[in-house]
Amino acid sequence: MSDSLFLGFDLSTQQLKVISTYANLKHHKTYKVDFDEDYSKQYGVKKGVLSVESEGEIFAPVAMWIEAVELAFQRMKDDGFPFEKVKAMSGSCQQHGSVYWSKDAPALLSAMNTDSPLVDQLAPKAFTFQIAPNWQDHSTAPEIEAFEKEVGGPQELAEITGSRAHYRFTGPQIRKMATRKDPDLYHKTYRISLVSSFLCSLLSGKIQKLEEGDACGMNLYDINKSRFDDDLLAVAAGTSPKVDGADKATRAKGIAELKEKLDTVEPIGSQNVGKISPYFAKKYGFLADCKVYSFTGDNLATILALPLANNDILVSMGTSTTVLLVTNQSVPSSSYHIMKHPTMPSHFMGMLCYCNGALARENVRDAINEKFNVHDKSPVGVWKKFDSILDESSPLNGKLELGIYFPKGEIIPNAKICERRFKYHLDDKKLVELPKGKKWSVEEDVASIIESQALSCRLRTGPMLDNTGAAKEKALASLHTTDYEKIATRLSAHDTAVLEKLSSRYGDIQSDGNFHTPSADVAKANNVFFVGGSSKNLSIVKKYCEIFGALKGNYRIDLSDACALGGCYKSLWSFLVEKEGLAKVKGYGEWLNTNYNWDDYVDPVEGVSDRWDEYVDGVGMLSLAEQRLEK
Ligand code: XUL
Repeated sequence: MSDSLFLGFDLSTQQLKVISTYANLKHHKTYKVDFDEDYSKQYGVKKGVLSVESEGEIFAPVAMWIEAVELAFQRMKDDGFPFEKVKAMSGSCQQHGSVYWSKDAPALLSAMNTDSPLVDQLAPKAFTFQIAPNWQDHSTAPEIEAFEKEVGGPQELAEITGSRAHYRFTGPQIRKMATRKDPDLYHKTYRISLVSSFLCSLLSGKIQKLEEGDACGMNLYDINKSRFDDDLLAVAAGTSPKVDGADKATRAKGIAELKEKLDTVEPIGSQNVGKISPYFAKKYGFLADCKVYSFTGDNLATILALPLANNDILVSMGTSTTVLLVTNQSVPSSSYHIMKHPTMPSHFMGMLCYCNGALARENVRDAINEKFNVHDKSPVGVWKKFDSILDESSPLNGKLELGIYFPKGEIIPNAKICERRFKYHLDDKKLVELPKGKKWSVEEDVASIIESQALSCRLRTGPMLDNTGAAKEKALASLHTTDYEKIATRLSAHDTAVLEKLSSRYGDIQSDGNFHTPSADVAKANNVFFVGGSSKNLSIVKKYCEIFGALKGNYRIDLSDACALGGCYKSLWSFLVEKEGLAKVKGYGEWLNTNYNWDDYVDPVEGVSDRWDEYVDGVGMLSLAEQRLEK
């Protein structure tokens, strides 16, 4: 096995990346095709996509992706890549996008021959629609309304599918194709793939089923019953009695037709879905028995690239903030996403996608630099003053102050652009807002911007974490949340005191319209990992650590290749499990934890003070303040 290689693909919006690793998980090679660099002339793409701005449509040409796969392999061949050493492959793709295969596709895929380029053999004949909607598309406003109407609202849809309706989710996109875009082409469609199953199909030369984790990004899949939901299929097909006024027979026909097109899903596991297609074996030199394992969505693949176990959190601090966490309990909310974990059966990935992140932090930083005449624009220098103020700040500025800074409209919580500042008055137990337009000193904004961003993550991850039983209490959710005597008997004296303080000062804690069960607000993650641009700033990261109070550790991590690496690791683990059995190899989490090259990627955050308790008021204040924001 020592020179065996495992391939991971990452088909994202702007590029296709292929990474190879050895069986010890060490990196071997990376190859890239950049869609703008390589195809902007031919396909007219900008940042990898085409758009019709007036309609809010954003999509990618499927033919370009096929060409990109060939180009990546050609670059590998030119580099002398040892294709014959590749034992297995898997990969990661942008989520939610859909590819529409024609009835000719199976024959065309199995007959691919090396005499002519792949793209000429498949496009346009193998597809009905020649484009795949992209996750940035926002053309489906009527469709998302239809999905939520069908089941009674956003929270109800989240309870079934793990998410409320979103423009980009595949179900609404399919409904648009079937009812508005081109019903005829929809009916002619033989199969619908997600981008992940499309790429997997292309490489294995046969149409593959949808991978179960990625299928949770469709607003169609019942995450608890592990099957497509008939009522939602009827909406996607445009044949819902409630939404479309269809009769029973039409509903049944619409559901049956879409079920055919989607097929059943490929369940979470380590089973291979086939071998590399003879086309690629012959043209590039893969061995015929090189195994293909199901591909998944990019966010799901990201958690595969890290030794993230149950109750671990990953915070991605970029232009926007994304939080991913692993949990063994599904606690759905209309403000975030729950998807099935792609390799750990009975585990889930929670995903919070905030709009605001770096820009809000930079606005405060710029105001500070202006006030103190700082002109150093270097990456470190530009943050120096901000960091020194943050390092010396007291929690909530030592006077129960908290601001909310949304220079962009926010999804979590659902709120318009705003800047609001609040102070909690202990004497009369009231949260009082500074009059509109009135500010406290910009130095006070420094701690407040970082604290309110981190507290928002703490407030919303609590209900999904399980080490205090928070998620299990969902079963007890019918009890009123202040009914502490019944629920809180299991909690430590310390946690009970915390909850009593929260309750007496702030009432019932809630986020996004959902009341928390008591343990949610005393839950802590085991490990927290930080990635993305702002994770380079140690002062900001440390403040997040103080607020999260992780039980085991805090780490900064280099994740630039995570999606593709997730594919490499998944293919390696699956290959080993098929060869040696699960009992020997162990489940994905345990296997990765044992074999992960911590030193290559991970930098522990040292010297974090434990200030979790000092931020209990922050949780209460944020819960109250958010209820006052304009939607
Ligand atoms: C997640 C989402 C994006 C894409 C990016 O819901 O839409 O993260 O997966 O490729």
